[in-house]
Amino acid sequence: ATSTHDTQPPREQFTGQVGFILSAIGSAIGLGNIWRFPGVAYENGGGAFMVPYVIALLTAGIPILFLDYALGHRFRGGPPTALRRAKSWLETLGWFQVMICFVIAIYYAAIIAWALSFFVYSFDLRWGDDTAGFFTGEYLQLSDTANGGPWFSLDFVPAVLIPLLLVWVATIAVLAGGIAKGIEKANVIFLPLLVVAFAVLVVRAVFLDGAGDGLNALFTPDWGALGDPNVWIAAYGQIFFSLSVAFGIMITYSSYRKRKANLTSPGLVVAFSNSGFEMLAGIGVFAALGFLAHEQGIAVGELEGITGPILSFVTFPAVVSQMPAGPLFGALFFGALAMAGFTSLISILQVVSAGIQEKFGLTRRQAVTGLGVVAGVVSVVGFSTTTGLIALDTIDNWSNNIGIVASAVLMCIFLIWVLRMGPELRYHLTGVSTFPVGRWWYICVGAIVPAVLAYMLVSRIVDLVQ
Ligand code: ILE
Repeated sequence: ATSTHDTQPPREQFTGQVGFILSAIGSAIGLGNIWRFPGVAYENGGGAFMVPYVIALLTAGIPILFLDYALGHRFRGGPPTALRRAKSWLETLGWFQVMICFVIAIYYAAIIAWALSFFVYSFDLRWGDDTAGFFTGEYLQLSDTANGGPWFSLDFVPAVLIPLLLVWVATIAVLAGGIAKGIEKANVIFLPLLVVAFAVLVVRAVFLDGAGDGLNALFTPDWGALGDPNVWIAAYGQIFFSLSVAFGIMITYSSYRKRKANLTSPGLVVAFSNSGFEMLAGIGVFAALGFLAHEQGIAVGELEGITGPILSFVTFPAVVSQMPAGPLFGALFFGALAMAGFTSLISILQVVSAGIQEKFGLTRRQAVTGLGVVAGVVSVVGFSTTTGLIALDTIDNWSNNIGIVASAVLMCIFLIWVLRMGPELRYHLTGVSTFPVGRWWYICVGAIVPAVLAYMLVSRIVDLVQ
């Protein structure tokens, strides 16, 4: 029996291949590309990082992307439904993926909200000269609380709360619109805007004084790094997060494709576009850092805050303040960050929404509204107090380095080894696609991924527990 559909209303669909590809790229390109990748590459061998990065893309990123596509398209459901249809007890793994998405969504929304605020602040360079003090002190009110100040400040409310509510309302509105009229439309509008804004940004950045020093800092290879297992771990982690694979997003999106839909070629388009954008982001960010170092008369390596939230919200504002036409540059950067994050948040939340909708037989609007309100309240409460901000790193670490990797390992072990579904899934992929999936796919999802990732997972946990 190859037919697995239940007697339910027809499943929603993307209008076609282009809409799907744009949405999948919109999901992949997110905060992970702009604020995560450049710092990760810099810290893990610079130019030499490209070697494990490309290997991780080819041996794990693309093969698991295909696995996600096969599951979603063959079993036509979000992760709990699709995995349950593969084997009833696998539903739990589907809910685990839903949970990861929920956790990511909570803090992801907050970061997009910060980007919106800083988009507005760009116009009058509101952050002044002390960008670090502005971000943690004036904007987030962190120092106050640390010094025994109130845990909830009313000054904090309009600055962070309003953009945060805006993000949630916009996300709920898009999801309530459905797959074709909501998600696909949003991506068709925002993805091209994002690409244009970012291209302008990168071109401008590479012509800044000192840009070359920044690029040298990013790309000068430290070949010794290749002997360090942590560098390889970082590469696999970056690929999964960035490509939106192994935690349900691509299972969900591919479940909305038409029955006869090419899967493999779009997968390659998505994977290479995502990595291409990531490279551009690395170039743009480091060119700008080179400029900042040049202005301060120091080496790029001596700059503080080259990664994570600090890079985007402390170091970047400093760049913006010092450069000619800074406000425009700042608005482009924070606008791009918000747009990239928004099209990803939509996909993260659709996983949760689809899970609830399918489990409880709700309508799309019921599921989306209920979820949006709950997630919005959690995120507002969490990020209107400093507790949320302090917890951010820990949550991020557990969801991204432990949760996603565990999910990838378990999917491969259960589906390929325990249930021996490799041939069936490969047959499905090949049957609908323009180019067939060869034996290499088994080698990756059956051997390389479980082996490398199981190792990665154990070493992460050991690291964290120590
Ligand atoms: N892939 C996106 C990113 O790189 C999201 C990850 C969906 C959670 O930011």
